[in-house]
Amino acid sequence: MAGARQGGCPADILFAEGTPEVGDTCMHHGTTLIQFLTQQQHGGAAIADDLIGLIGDVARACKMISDIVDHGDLRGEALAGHGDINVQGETQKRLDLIANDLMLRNTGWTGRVAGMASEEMEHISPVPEGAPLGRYLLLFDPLDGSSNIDVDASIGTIFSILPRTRRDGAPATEEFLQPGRRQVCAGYAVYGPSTVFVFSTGHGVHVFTLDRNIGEFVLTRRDVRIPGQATEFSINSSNARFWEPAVREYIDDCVAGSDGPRGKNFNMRWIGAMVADAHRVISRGGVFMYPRDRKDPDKPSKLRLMYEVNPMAYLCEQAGGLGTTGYQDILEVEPEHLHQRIAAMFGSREEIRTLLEYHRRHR
Ligand code: P6P
Repeated sequence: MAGARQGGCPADILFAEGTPEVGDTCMHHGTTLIQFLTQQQHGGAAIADDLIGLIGDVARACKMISDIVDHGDLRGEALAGHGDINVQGETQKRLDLIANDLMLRNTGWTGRVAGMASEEMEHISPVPEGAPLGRYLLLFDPLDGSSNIDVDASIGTIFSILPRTRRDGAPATEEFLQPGRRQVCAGYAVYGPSTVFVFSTGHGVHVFTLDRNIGEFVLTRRDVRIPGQATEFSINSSNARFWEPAVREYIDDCVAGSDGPRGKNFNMRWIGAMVADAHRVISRGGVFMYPRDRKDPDKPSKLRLMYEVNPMAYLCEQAGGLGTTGYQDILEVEPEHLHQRIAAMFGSREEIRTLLEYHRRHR
């Protein structure tokens, strides 16, 4: 990639070495998503054409969702308006359903997927009648953090792509129940002050920002690495009385700061949308935690394994971080059912290792 040029475009948005510039005016709109993936493929990364296409399909759906989110109530549709109760037992917002529909409509017909699963759908969704069966299974949380919609706080879409394990016929639910280690791609979009699209196909984690003027996701950070040390933790502290002792002691020690056992001060952040908290952790380090708790004996964990926690654990590992349940590497968990919930702690490698020490001491 060309270094910064006198008066030219910053190096990180040049298409490639030697791209002609018109005078000193930068005429580049940067490296688009499909261009980046194609360049990776040409550079030797094993990324199949149909996987590149599928990532583009998901990105297109995210652009459509971003456009709706960006207009909020201006569209006259109360996006936060309530719908039914979904399979999670949570009240669906209109935007949950709109986002789910956009993900299905942008991917099912392509011949790149064989089936889809979503937080908003109790059962797996087959591809539309007449559409060819593709080589991938697509799982997603179409709109994570929807309680943030009516207060204009960040929300996002999370997706996971698994390979088929059978070569013919429509997939059954069991075919989706693969451990996170088997993902061939995972990523998310955050609809925040800007819209970012972050993904990995096993060749590093890369961040794209939506340029609304050209309707494209443009490369803004490549090969993101999560700092090994952390000074931020992200947890809903109102659940403290329900936590397991290891988590309780770990957070107490972080809060004790430089006078306490950790010997350093920590900051706390909690956006209420895991996708946004995860983006902060991936962008600048820290740990995100939604541990098991005793708040609801029927629901010891909150976050969903297949389409929330597995994608984030995959991205964290690709960026040099770690993801754990407190007792097991998240990506090794053998799923038992589609909407399985799991304890989730992920982020800076050294801090996760410290957190695991607390769990070992309390085991
Ligand atoms: P709480 C959003 O509903 C979500 O699934 C995650 O995105 C978020 O981190 C968590 O729940 C927030 O949960 O208990 O703080 O409302």
